[in-house]
Amino acid sequence: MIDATNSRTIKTACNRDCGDACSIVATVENDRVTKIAGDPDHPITKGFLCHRTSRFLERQYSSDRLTTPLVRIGENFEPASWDSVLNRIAESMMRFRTESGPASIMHYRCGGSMGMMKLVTDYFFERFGPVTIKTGDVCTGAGDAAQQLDFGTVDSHDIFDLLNSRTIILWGKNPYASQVHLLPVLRDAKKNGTRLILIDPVHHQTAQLCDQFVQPRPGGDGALAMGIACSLFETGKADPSAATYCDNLDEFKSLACSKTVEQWAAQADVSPDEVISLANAYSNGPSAIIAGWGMQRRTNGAATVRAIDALAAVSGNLGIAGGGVSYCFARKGAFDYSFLKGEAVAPRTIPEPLLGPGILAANDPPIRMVWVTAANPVVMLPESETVKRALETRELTVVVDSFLTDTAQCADIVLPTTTMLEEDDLLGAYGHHWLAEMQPVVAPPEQVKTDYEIVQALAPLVGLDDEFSDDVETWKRRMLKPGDDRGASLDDIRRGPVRSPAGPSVMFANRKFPTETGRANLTRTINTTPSSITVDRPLLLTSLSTAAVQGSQWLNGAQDDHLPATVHPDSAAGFIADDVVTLESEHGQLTVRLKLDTNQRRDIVLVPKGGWLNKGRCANTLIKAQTTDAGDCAVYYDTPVRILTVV
Ligand SMILES: Nc1nc2c(c(=O)[nH]1)N[C@H]1C(S)=C(S)[C@@H](COP(=O)(O)OP(=O)(O)OC[C@H]3O[C@@H](n4cnc5c(=O)[nH]c(N)nc54)[C@H](O)[C@@H]3O)O[C@H]1N2
Ligand SMILES: Nc1nc2c(c(=O)[nH]1)N[C@H]1C(S)=C(S)[C@@H](COP(=O)(O)OP(=O)(O)OC[C@H]3O[C@@H](n4cnc5c(=O)[nH]c(N)nc54)[C@H](O)[C@@H]3O)O[C@H]1N2
Ligand SMILES: [Mo]
Repeated sequence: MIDATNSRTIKTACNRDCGDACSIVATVENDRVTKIAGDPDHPITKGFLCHRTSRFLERQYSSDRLTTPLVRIGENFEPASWDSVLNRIAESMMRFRTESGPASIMHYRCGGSMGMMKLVTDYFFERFGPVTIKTGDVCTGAGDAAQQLDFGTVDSHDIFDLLNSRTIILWGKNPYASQVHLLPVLRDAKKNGTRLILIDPVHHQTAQLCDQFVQPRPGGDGALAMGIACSLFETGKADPSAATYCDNLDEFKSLACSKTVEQWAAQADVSPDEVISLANAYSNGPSAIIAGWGMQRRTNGAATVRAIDALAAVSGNLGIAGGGVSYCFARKGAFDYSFLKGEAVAPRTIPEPLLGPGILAANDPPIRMVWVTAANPVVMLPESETVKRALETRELTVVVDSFLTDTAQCADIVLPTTTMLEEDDLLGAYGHHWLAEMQPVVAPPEQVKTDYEIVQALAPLVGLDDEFSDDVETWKRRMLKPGDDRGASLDDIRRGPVRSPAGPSVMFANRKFPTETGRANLTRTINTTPSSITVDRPLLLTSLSTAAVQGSQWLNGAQDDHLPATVHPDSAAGFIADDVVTLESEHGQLTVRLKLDTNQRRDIVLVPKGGWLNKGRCANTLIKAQTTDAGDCAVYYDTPVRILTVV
């Protein structure tokens, strides 16, 4: 649409790491984006954008954006031409491959963009190598592994199926920060009379939306789920037909009944009455659990999700409208990306949370080169200092980003890339089932390339002449092929919002599970490890998403003060609000500004995730690199710390 003032609107979509994958209407005047808004015609976006993305233009037009390739000369970076950097990269890649084998090169990508075209970048390195890649997932790995074991797949009920629930349990989730487009659905459900319950060790805004707020100890959810199951069995409210679709039912029942409700409640640090009221609400008609991601970023994260899955199974809430344990939506379910083989062909993998120590320890061959794209691992992965050292000590580290992040600062070569308003891509969502197309709303600065354009330019220099000559449109059509006769082709998506035909309305509707036996696989063990806090370090560091920022992508000026750290006043005896103090773990120290909140538990300290290392705000300097019990997720929230006076 173009009007007399030369203003036009273009639709695209948000590729940021978030469940919502919003449809965006951008206003462009004289080749400049002047406004972005949520698409009013999209059933999920509903005409509004979140706090952080509604301010995206500040990032788009930030003077800090990278506009030319940079090469390290000693301590500094100098601008360089694409030709010179690509030739140097190509020469190194060929040499490392010949001398040490392709495993000596590592490609690492994380959540900078959810776009499907990023898989084609992965594919480039697979075709060149295959090279060393990560395994697992710091974001959702433990829960994914748990649901894969329990149900044989990971996907969710349609988001609007929540309107069929009598009770919705938000089990560790803060949609006000992490997924605001879930809120209208929750509000509609509430208007229908659905009971909303939040189970979260942290008090946050979502507690106000809910009818009930239960605040267990961090990591106490497994015990809590067992307590609820125990109550259901004791009161005869468990599903009498569960044996027809569950394996290990007897073992699970014995486990749940091996302690009393009071004992499970004590382990979870809630009252027995709370367990009983949760059991009553959960068995009162169809009940949905929305499982958040926080609880599985713990030592026993997979065991926790498995306990919740089993509870849902024995309660009779699986396979029915209004039920389910919705954890992640299979965002790639509509696409054919079988060209990428990933771990199946990789010569070596490093568990993502162990990236820093893993690169340093890799031997036979050592890792000589790392290519980082759509990721800021120095800030976002545990043991920031180790990640930094690992990247700084390679023979060649290449980082592709739009900003000079802590990670980019470790590079030998930094390649400037497009923002989401300049991207051409496809999206699925991990918080609902709709698909979207991204298209460039404006052209990028002259020297800025998409990840795909970068590998396209590199391909002929490393002998992959033909493989990456296809344009983005061809890749889009290829990946959407399965939708061609199911109303989900590229042309369909261009006409308006399309729901993935692969997305179920109700999961396991016939109570058939894609497991080996076709039945739900109930857990037979529960790991109720006590909290890792000690007398010396009595607070668990809890570094969470905040509404104002996506990951580590802060706006200018947002990191000028010390990192805020919120505790219950009783946990900060001798200090007052706004004191500047030190948080100390076994692994490091961080200077923070104290905030006091009587609604918080006395055993946690809350900080925003994503603070930059070079601003002294990075929580991951305090956190040891370790993996969860399954799925190679990162143990982000099990680090005990104490508050010290700054010396
Ligand atoms: N504004 C904003 N939105 C984001 C992001 C962002 O950085 N900023 N990040 C995106 C990303 S990467 C992701 S993965 C998603 C999800 O990002 P997450 O931050 O994982 O989102 P939630 O699942 O809403 O929140 C996690 C919740 O788990 C709770 N929790 C922590 N430990 C436990 C526990 O032991 N038990 C229980 N019951 N709860 C616990 C926390 O208190 C928190 O409320 O959000 C995305 N959305
Ligand atoms: N302490 C602590 N740490 C955490 C978490 C936590 O809760 N606590 N959460 C974890 C979670 S859930 C996740 S998912 C990870 C996220 O970790 P990351 O994905 O590494 O985090 P982001 O800050 O989103 O960094 C992405 C980078 O990609 C860049 N980028 C954006 N778009 C593109 C693109 O198209 N191409 C390229 N090349 N770059 C692009 C951005 O500028 C940004 O610098 O962090 C984890 N880290
Ligand atoms: Mo994430």
